[in-house]
Amino acid sequence: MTENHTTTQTGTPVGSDAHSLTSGQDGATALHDRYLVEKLAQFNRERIPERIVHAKGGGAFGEFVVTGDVSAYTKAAVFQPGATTRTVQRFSSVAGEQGSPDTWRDVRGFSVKFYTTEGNYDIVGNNTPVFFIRDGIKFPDFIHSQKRLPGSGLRDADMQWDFWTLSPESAHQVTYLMGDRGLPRSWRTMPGYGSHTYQWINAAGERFWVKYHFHALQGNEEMHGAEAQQIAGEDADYYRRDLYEAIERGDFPAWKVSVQVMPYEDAKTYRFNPFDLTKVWPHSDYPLIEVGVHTLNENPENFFAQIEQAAFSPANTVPGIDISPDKMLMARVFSYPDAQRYRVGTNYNELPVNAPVAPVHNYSQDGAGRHGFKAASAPVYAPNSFGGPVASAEAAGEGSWESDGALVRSAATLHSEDSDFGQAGTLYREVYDDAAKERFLDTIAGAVGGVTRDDIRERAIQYWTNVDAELGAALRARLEAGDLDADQAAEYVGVAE
Ligand code: HDE
Repeated sequence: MTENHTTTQTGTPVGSDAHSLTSGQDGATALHDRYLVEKLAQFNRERIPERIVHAKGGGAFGEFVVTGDVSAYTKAAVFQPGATTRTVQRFSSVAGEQGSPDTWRDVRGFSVKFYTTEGNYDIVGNNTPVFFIRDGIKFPDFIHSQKRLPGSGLRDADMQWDFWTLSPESAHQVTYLMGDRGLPRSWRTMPGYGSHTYQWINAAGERFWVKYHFHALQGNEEMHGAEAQQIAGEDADYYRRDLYEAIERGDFPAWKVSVQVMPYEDAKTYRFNPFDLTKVWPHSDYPLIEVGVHTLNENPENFFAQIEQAAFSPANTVPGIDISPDKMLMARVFSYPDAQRYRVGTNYNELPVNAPVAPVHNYSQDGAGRHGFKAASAPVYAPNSFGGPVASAEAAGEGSWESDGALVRSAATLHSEDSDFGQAGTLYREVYDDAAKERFLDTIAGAVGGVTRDDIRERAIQYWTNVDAELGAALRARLEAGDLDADQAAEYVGVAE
């Protein structure tokens, strides 16, 4: 018998890798061939539900090194001068399923888990600093509109533009999506953002509002419609391959991490709501402050165990960092752990990729797949008289904010410059150069050109007119002339024409 003979899952040697047990060479297969039964049953259970959004992705392990000094703003150990922290990062596309081509136009996910000495800290952001909606209650509707029709199973420009034009707060993010940001050259050449406003708390208990920025030290690089479409057909895993191969050859991608910091009191009177996820904070008001450098330097050994099962969540905060009154963020801190309990299993945080380096002390126990346990003498309830863990507000270092009023369902308090279209117009007019504006018009003309209902198409023209009057007029002219590029029309809806 060889040293590494095949065994069952319970370690007993197996008689054959190739032949089932049958009654005679041509007879019926014996049900008691438990290796055959085990092998087929195990195979049937290899897949777990894909992420409902951000299903297609890839990732790697890395290291975060603090290079700045932000100790005046947060006491979090991970951001103190001199700290180095191991990380895992996952990149993704939002709308496509697991096998979908990486180069379909989309927003890209940018998730980083820091295995800090005070527990795991996750920044679960995107390659854009804003989002399509500002209240989490709209998220399932938004995602339904971008995914597939229930009957045909096809993606559909009518429902995409119907939702967007009926949700004008989407304009800023759609301006990013339909611009060059919607088609990065690779995950290595795109920025990342925490997007939401988060709260930092320093050692003196003072609070600040912050936004995270990750700038690729490789520089930003994009690709354009026709090339992206071609690559989508030739190599659906273009980004995943690019990242893996770069790390294999020692070409480690890195991002400079900075924050914008808003004094706590400014939030009340700032000219727009600083917790509105459809807005950026101008750098002229809140300049970037250096925090550190994040480098990816180690490929996963096993994609499923370490990337597919990786569970990122904005609910994973550490002392000195907390959430803010952003309604999207408050919905997310419920949604992610819920998705992970369903998708990966109740005890997902025990898996090596998700387990913290910080010790875990609490009174949770049991559940499917549990393998960790405490000493038999450890108490199983709190409060107790047997020396079990005791919660401590001081250790938690949580943030807070003031609020009052009756329970309501309404928009957040209005600030003087809250508007759905203002920052979208600024992005189009002041950030996009002439060539980028031209490409943008091509893309939206192609995408809106795919809309079949006249009323939705008219609303889409109005939507872009609200962003910029000249843009709206140019779009109308292009649509009336029927001068549309089929590649551009196809790239977001996700079909090759
Ligand atoms: Fe997510 N999102 N999201 N999202 N999201 C998920 O989590 C959700 C939002 C983002 O690499 C899911 O484990 C709600 C904004 C990334 O594993 C799910 C709302 C931003 C990833 C979920 C949002 C993101 C996800 C899918 C509205 C950027 C991939 C399965 C309130 C700032 C993480 C899962 C990874 C994944 C819910 C909005 C980024 C369903 C309810 C805004 C990068 O829980």
